[in-house]
Amino acid sequence: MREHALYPLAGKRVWVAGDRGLVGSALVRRLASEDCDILTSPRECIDLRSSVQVDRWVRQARPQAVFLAAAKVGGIYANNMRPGEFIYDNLMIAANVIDAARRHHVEKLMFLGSTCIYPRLAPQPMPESALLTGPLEPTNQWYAVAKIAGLKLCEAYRQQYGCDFISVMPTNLYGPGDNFDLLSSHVVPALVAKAHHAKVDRKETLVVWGSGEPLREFLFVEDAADGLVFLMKHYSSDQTINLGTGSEIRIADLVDVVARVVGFAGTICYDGSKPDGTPRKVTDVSRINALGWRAATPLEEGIRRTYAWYTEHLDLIRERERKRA
Ligand code: GFB
Repeated sequence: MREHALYPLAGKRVWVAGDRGLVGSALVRRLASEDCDILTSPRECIDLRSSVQVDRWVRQARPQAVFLAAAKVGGIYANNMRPGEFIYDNLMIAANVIDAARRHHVEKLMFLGSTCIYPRLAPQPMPESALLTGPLEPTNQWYAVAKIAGLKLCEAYRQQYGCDFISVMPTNLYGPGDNFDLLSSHVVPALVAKAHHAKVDRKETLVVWGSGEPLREFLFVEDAADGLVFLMKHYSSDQTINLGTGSEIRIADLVDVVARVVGFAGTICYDGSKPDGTPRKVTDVSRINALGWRAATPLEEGIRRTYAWYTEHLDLIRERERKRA
């Protein structure tokens, strides 16, 4: 790891926008060891879709650095079923936070994109240069368009106003604090919850969506937070940068790992009425590796830690699901 940061965080006022989400909460945990002042904006007090509220908050809180980890996120089903929310909320959050950061002279801002914004049939592993070279995956095009707009806003503000705003492309994330609701979650938490309930309820079968054939890359969220802090300190460019492991796994093989960790020994069946999404999605991590960062947590260990968190927080998870219903 590098010693000398381009942008040291020590002594800075650092705003984690989206601090209750999967990535934001991991960022808050990771930043605790950076000797900075962590700022969070409670969801009850500030709606990031409101430019007035965001502007007022940034003016009063005066962050020097911003991690823009707030977003309307969800798995393949939620993306497909709620296109309006996924495009509108994400466009507004990106525009409001990035523009308030410019107006109130934030020194450095990091916007989080997502690897699902690369073209559906991008070359694999996907280099950063694949962005905007082909049609998007239809199931998440709404989210992708909003995220691409956020990325381009950072690039435009860098060019026109000289803002040190960067964007990062994290791959599929999972870990403690994830959303385990079956209709809106991503595949890892969904499989953890399904396998757990199948085991506890002594069910014979576990239903997996799609064909089981798609390939995905998964990054443990504590590693992701570490990578984001690393990039905040060491990266400054108008070009986005991938954050991933560079390894991929078939969904059917992921199911085996989750079943082993959870202790579900029944039958797996596939529900072909649910979409597969993009066939393959693995990042080219050569640029971040060359800077001196790589992911540390093997998939099975990450899933073990995620399952441990899940079983310890079942009451909280039920409460969240009750509120969502
Ligand atoms: O994680 P996931 O919802 O997102 O699905 P994407 C990954 C794969 O797992 C798909 C399959 O092929 C799903 O069909 N899968 C199998 C399941 N069983 C399940 C299940 O029970 N739940 C879920 N959710 N999937 C998302 C994008 O795409 O990636 C978002 O829609 C976001 O925009 C995210 O960017 C990172 O990888 O397909």
